[in-house]
Amino acid sequence: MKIAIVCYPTFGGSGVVATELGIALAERGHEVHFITYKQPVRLELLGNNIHFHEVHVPEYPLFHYQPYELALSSKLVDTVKFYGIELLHVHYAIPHAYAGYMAKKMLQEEGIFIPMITTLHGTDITLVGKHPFYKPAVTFSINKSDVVTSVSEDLKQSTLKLFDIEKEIEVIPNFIDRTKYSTDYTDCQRSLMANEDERIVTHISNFRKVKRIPDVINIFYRIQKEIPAKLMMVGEGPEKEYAEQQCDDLGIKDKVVFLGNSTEIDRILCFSDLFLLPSESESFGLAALEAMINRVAVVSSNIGGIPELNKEGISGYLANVGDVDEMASKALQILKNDETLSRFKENAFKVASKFDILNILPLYEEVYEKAYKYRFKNTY
Ligand code: GMT
Repeated sequence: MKIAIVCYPTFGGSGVVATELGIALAERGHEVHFITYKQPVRLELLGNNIHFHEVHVPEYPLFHYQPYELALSSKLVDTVKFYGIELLHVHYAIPHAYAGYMAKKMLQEEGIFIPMITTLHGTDITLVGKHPFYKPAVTFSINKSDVVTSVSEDLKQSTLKLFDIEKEIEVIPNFIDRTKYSTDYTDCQRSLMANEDERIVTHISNFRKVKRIPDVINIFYRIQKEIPAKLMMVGEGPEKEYAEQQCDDLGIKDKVVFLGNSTEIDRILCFSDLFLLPSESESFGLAALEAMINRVAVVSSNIGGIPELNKEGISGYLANVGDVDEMASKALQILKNDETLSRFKENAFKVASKFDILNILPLYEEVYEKAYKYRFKNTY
């Protein structure tokens, strides 16, 4: 099938999922066209059946805001016509589903019917999408999609609660490609980061408020008081500077390494023992899944879709948002003893393996087939 994927090209989870999905689809023989404003960060190889089309928005002084949706829908129309694209898969409702619908309508005028799948990722619903400024447009674009998927059951329920949705929402959880994480990879270079006797605790995110970065530091502060430990902080975002200051204030600056954005997440996770995800909102928690497939135990909040991934007492522990004492005590329970830590690490890997791409990709292919049947349905 010829599939156009629209996504954000940045380090955020939705872009990562869209990119990995596109790569896997191309490996299965589909022709995949990424359409976005920059080459997605995880899209290293463009091949015969992976293409990238950049959306340009020329600056014009009259516009206070440059019209990205307009440029995107025009690019979609052109690409669909030029390459004979059969299906649109848009990741993140804002503004992708809206631009996708406009492209659909324009193409329809020319007798081309193209089905659109919209995948909801989280913040497009729970944070940004529900804002009254966007809500009517988001509701409209979801209802006008041919198939709607969400990355967790919790996100589906939130969407149904927050919006007036007429469409069925199918849950297709995020996934991981196990083959990319070799089980006998031993060159972790752990010694570069920590002493032999130190545990390595890791956090990866976009350092936005929703990730509760001060909680990460406070949990680690409690951990390092009890056992030798280092904290790896991976990512960039608005809360980073404050976090650096907090580490300084707490006197733990020398135990915390800020690594910035990284394309070598698996190398960092390879030497990590515990992953912290104390978010106040999280539709799925892809970073935790990446940690788990690398045999890293997880201590997280129990919000959103996280409990669908992190299993209490098996792959890690969960606590109420903001309960840093409980999270630190659970982390210590895992980290204090070698045998306990090994058990949690192994279980984390087992739980994560259920989200292997081999199990999830067919679910997307099924919805593609379903959506494709709508292509001649002139109902919108
Ligand atoms: O977590 C973020 O702030 C980034 C955001 C995104 O849109 O890229 O992540 C969302 O989508 C990911 C992929 O489906 C999910 O794993 C994250 O849980 C979700 N983030 C939130 O719901 C806050």
